Amino acid sequence: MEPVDALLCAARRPLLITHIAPDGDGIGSLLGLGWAMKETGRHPTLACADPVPRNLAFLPGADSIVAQPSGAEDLAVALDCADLQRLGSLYGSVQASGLTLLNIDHHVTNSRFGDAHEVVSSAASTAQVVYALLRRLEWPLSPWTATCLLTGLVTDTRSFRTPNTDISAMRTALALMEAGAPLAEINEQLERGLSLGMISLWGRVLSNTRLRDGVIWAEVSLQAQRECGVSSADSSGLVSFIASAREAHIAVLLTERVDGHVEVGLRSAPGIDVAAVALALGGGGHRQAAGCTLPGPLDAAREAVFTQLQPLLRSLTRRRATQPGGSDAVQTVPMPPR
Ligand SMILES: [Mn+2]
Repeated sequence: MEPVDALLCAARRPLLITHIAPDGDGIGSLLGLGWAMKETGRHPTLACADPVPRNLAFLPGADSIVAQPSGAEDLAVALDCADLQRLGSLYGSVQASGLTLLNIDHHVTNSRFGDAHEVVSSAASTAQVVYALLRRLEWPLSPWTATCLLTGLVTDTRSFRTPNTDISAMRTALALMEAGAPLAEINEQLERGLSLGMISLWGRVLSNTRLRDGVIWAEVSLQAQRECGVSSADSSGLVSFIASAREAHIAVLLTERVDGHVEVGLRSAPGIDVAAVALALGGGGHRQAAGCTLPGPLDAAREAVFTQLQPLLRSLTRRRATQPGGSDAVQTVPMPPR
């Protein structure tokens, strides 16, 4: 038996944790594994240092997620966390508890922290890694577990649109639907996350979007957030949206936080690796979707990001100069012989 499997099987009261500023994959993986553990007679504590976003409140069990452990746990499991900092304030709790820590993730920048890990960087979502674990352990896959896991997969593939949406991701999606996960309803719920204030904020931010050297970028100031009545801006949808500009190879969204720090979201076209850029700036993520947190103000953060992007931009310019047609896009559409 794999060390990871042995740890999960032996646990009676595990502490399951997902990352700060949680997304659908973090919460979906947390709840999915949580349900399977309950259904095998375990008593997990489901924890996240930040509140569950409103558009994920529909997930079964979302209201059971707490911000602090009970203290009676016998194993800690981090889900969808590339490094220990992503545990936020729960990092301290885990350290103080001395619990064995298990790391279940799919980020290419995962630091392999913890005492055992199940890190599958080829997986499109942590939910997919959890699904494979449940199959391997022969644990139950109830309709509510499947719903939580499919939400994770849908979130991280932007509804099966990202380049890592491979055959394995689709097979997992199919199996989760067969187990009772309602795909259309999940999409509907996820898309209903925007408030009127957020839509106004998007409007303001989008009207100030800029393009330079193939990099499209926008900035979400605290002032704009206040004026639109938005308290915490989940901007993952916004950065993906500006990344859809035909002229852009890389998209950058800078969001000012109340504590003076700046949240940086990075997206890139296929073949361009922004995970390395995020890692160099103290963050992490995936090749085409990554992020980091930098000291403010916005000007300083923007400067730091552009400085870090320079070598990548130079190599893009070179590539364009040497490629007839000048396209950076990887040709993947099969063509019949002419
Ligand atoms: Mn993920």
